[in-house]
Amino acid sequence: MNKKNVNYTLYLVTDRSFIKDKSLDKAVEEAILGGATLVQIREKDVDSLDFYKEALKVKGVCKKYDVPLIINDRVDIALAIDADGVHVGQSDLPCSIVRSILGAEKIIGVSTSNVEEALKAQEDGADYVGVGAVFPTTTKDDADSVTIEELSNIKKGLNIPVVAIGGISENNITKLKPANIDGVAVISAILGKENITKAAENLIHKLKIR
Ligand code: TZP
Ligand code: MG
Repeated sequence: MNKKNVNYTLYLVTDRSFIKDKSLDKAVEEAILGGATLVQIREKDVDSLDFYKEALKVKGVCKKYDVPLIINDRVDIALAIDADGVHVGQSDLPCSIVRSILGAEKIIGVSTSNVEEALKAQEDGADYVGVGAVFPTTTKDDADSVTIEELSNIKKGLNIPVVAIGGISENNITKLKPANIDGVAVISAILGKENITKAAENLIHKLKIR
């Protein structure tokens, strides 16, 4: 993985509560086949051994398709499986500390919800910022909300990639186009669908048409 070439277009973030009888690695594979370009394992309420085992399996799938794999929050898990990077929130380990642990080659993403946080993340050496929630979501109950105008301002003010997150679906994804962002991060609009591949394809299709 060369982090300069990472494609942020359709960033799949995982949440096992959305997939019923399917394994996480199978769900991730289906999303990649539909066009997901980047994957983040974000699992809350799982113990370390479970997280590690799941991450290893998902890494196998991502490697097969040459799709980078990011781990949410858990620097230890990222190191343990030699993931491509870590995504941290505003209450997680500081970006600069994660950088000193992971080194220059790994991808670090930071969740932000305004221009100040985004600029700080960039200064601290983040490779991209996640910005959200751009639409109402029930997937993360404590998500801040961010207007499309603020999203645009973040994009204009930064020179690292900007990825929108939160409540993005095939019904509203085109509303993000004016913000000229680098990608969209999605949980439920992919993993909550019966046909995961088709759901990812539909989102990609909506991003392409004007
Ligand atoms: N951060 C801000 S909103 C959100 C996260 C992790 C949840 C995104 O999930 P969904 O289902 O795509 O709204
Ligand atoms: Mg976090």
